[in-house]
Amino acid sequence: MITVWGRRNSVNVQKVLWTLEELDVPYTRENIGGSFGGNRDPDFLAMNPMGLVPVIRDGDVTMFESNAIVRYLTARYGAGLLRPQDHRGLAMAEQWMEWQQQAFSPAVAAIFMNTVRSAPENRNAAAVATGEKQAAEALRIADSWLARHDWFAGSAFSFGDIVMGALLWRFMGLDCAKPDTPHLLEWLESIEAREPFRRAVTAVPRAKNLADWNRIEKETA
Ligand SMILES: N[C@@H](CCC(=O)N[C@@H](CS)C(=O)NCC(=O)O)C(=O)O
Repeated sequence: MITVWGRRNSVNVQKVLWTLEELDVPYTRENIGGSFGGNRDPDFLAMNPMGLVPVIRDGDVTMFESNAIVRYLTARYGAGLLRPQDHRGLAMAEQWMEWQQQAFSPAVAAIFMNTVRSAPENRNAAAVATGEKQAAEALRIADSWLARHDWFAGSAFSFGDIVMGALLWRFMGLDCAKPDTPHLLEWLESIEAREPFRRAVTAVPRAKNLADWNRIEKETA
């Protein structure tokens, strides 16, 4: 049985849980990180010296880094389901996964950490404005791709949609400027209709502020 270490309100943990739900692979989960702590304990640091979640153990494999975990799980359990078997589909899923981490994720993090995750007096408005600009540029690029393709890998749902879906859903709940991206929103609607996505992602409501965040973290533990 696979073990996942990580709190449910972490978007990086959610990518992993959603992948496992899509693949119907059994797992257990331990609350680590945030108000649960434990991520600086020696046992945890032995699994991930970064002290971050998620971490998984699958038999003789213990690993960290959410996108690498998603790749591993789909390589091991998801051929033909989440992992494209044609070389072009796989190339596109990989490309968009990398892009999610490099181009979109830092923008969302800047906005999120300076809105939901900080008290009003500690917020950095300039960081939010830069994040909004970067997110808009990134999402227009994704929208243009989805104007021509049903999914990030092209013609079928894949791990590329998983890493983007979890983060875009979080971004759409933030109190910030959003670009006009009709194709991306249509794609997100089809993501939201997926039962595994609901179990792993939308089951944890989006928080508007720090108090909300702390309450939801406990309620959805
Ligand atoms: N690049 C890493 C980032 C992991 C990361 O930043 N995890 C955050 C939660 S999203 C964390 O562990 N924060 C500390 C905590 O939860 O206490 C990944 O994708 O797994």
